[in-house]
Amino acid sequence: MSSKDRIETTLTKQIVYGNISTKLPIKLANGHTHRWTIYVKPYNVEKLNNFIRKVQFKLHSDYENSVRVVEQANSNGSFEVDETGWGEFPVQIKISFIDPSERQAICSHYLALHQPEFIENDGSIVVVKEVLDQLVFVNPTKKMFDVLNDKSLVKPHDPSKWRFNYPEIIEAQEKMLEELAEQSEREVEELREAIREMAKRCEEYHEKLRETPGYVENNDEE
Ligand code: SLL
Repeated sequence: MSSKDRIETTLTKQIVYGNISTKLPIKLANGHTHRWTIYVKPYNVEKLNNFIRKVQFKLHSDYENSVRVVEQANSNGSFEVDETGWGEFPVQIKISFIDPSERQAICSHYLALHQPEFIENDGSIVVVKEVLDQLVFVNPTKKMFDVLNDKSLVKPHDPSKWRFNYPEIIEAQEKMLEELAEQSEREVEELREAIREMAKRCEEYHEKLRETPGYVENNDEE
């Protein structure tokens, strides 16, 4: 594909990926203790299949057919793999787009079976570990641009359907970053002030030295 077929812009899509896990009532004969689901889902209300062709989850090699390819999002809108197991391991998630000339996106998720725990309304415990991330399309192909840019395909994020209040989390993170930036600025200013003070003191000592009888000014570079 020539560069002419690409649109010079950067577009993003917010996605959430991660896993949930629950403890099995009894240990299975194969030693499995947990049921888990790993998923990629949209953050806003939209159909990921509009621009995603397939999602590949690379599980631990213990698993039969450890490379699982999911081509269709389920009725909840997620691409997911359900399994049982006994251990935690990193899962590579590779996302392919409807235009094969668009570079695949790769993320990594460390499957969690034990933490962090959440208590459901019925009192049962579920482990949920997920992140909000964004897919970044730099100079997307025309085909990708058209679908990524089509606002009619997207409805805004609906917090009522989510376990985590992402807008609140984002706001808290932004506030924290702002505070960190302010703190760094204060620290830099304090350091500048300390340097100015040291330079002044050096100059004062130097003055005194010059007044010392027998003092010879050393103008060597070092
Ligand atoms: C650990 N390093 O020691 C990890 C390995 C492997 C998890 C975790 C069983 C899969 C199967 C399973 O859960 N393997 O029986 O097919 O914790």
